[in-house]
Amino acid sequence: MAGFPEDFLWGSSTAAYQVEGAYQQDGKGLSIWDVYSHLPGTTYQGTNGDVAADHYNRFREDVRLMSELGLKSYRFSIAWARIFPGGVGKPNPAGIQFYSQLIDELLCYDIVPFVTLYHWDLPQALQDQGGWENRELIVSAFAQYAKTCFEQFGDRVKYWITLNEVINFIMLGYRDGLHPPGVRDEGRAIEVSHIVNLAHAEAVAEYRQLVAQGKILDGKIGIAHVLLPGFPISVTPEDVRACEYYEGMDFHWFYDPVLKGEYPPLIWDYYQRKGHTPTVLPGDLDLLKNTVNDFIGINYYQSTFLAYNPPDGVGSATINTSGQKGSQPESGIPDLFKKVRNPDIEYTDWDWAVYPEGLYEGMKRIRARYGNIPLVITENGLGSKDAIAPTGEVLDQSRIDYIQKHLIWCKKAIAEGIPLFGYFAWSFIDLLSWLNGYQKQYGFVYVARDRNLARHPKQSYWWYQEVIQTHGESLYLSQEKTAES
Ligand code: BGP
Repeated sequence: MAGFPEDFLWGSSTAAYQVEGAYQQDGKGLSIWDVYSHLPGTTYQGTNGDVAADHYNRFREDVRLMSELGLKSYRFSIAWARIFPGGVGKPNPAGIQFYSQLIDELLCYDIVPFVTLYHWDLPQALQDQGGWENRELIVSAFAQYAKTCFEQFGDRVKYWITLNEVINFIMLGYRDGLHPPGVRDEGRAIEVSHIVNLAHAEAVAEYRQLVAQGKILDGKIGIAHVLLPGFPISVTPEDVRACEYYEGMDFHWFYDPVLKGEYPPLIWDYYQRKGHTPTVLPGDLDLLKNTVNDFIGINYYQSTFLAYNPPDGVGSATINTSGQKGSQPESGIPDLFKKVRNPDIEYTDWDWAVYPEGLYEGMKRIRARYGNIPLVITENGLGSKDAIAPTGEVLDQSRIDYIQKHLIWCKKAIAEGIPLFGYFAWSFIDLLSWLNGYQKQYGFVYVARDRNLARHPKQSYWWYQEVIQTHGESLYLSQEKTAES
């Protein structure tokens, strides 16, 4: 089997709100998450990112740990409200300085900065004017913010992601009412999905222009989408049809406009029957069609298994935020599909189906539908309550097993010609889980919240170090060891 490409980006990710803390430091404006997480009953036990891992103040120590781990690349996001406290207007020099210093520090250790512009922390000042629902305001505000970041950092940054997981910030924020702004209205969610696509397109256009003018490095720009492939739980036509609807809604509705400049007819018709199609103005689809993405970032954690859901079947449900395995009720859309448990699959304590071949299968589906566009895994990892040994060592063998299996399927995809150029484990360091607080850990580095946020590499840190050093060869050795034992 062909190995990982020579220049493969072995990486790890974080996001500003989840890791930085310092939420009011050095002139930063409030984001929607700063405000929302302070409202009673919105997050797990009232946890928030006020302090998080205090990466803002400790980034030099964190970058040193990245370098010891051997990371080739680090994916982080910029907090819009650090650059523009009011969302638009005059940039905040301290915000620009922070990211500039972080980028310089990474480059000093030969770590490639991989930058996300928007990981859900909209400036509250923009939300107060309608946020993502105010097309006239938000499309140009995002393009302006993106342009400022390109101008300030584009002399050193070669990889850009406009938006992280469009489906989640829209559907959780506007349909399910679980993320800010806490709206429950499918029609509004679908309207926003189109506006967000336009914002992505305008930001890419700004980037292309600056590159053409020779003002910044000629790098790569794309978007990071969740990949949640669906699999029918049986081969009955009803379940297969249920899966088609699910994929249309949760996959094609978000990928098609960005990669084909159109919306999938099956789902367009469905939303039309409900009176929920978005307002598409003349020129919008041309703009989307003419936007070239250099790559697609994939955030993959799990797959979904589907069955037909009768008209009086289950609707939307609460999500497991306790880490009590089995507490996630079935959910779905009556008369279309429901998400069901596959008894042959292992589940995490948060009821996420561990299905590494789903990542491989999903990448093949992307290729089949959109052609051979370069791919990068921008997130993949295991959330768990890590055990601490009496020696103080953080034991996270289950994370090692999880990442190992997924990397092996990545290698298989590469061998079959999928242009996968990097893998970013979520997350580099323990950080805030949006609705699960600090109990759900993902990091290679443990943060002792009871001891002044001291950092400690976990088992998985040393394991990933070896994977990187051996360019993926150690994956198979450890697998053999596991198979033998
Ligand atoms: C993705 C987000 C990340 C991260 C991850 C884990 O959807 O892009 O920011 O949070 O999921 O999710 P959670 O923290 O809910 O377990």
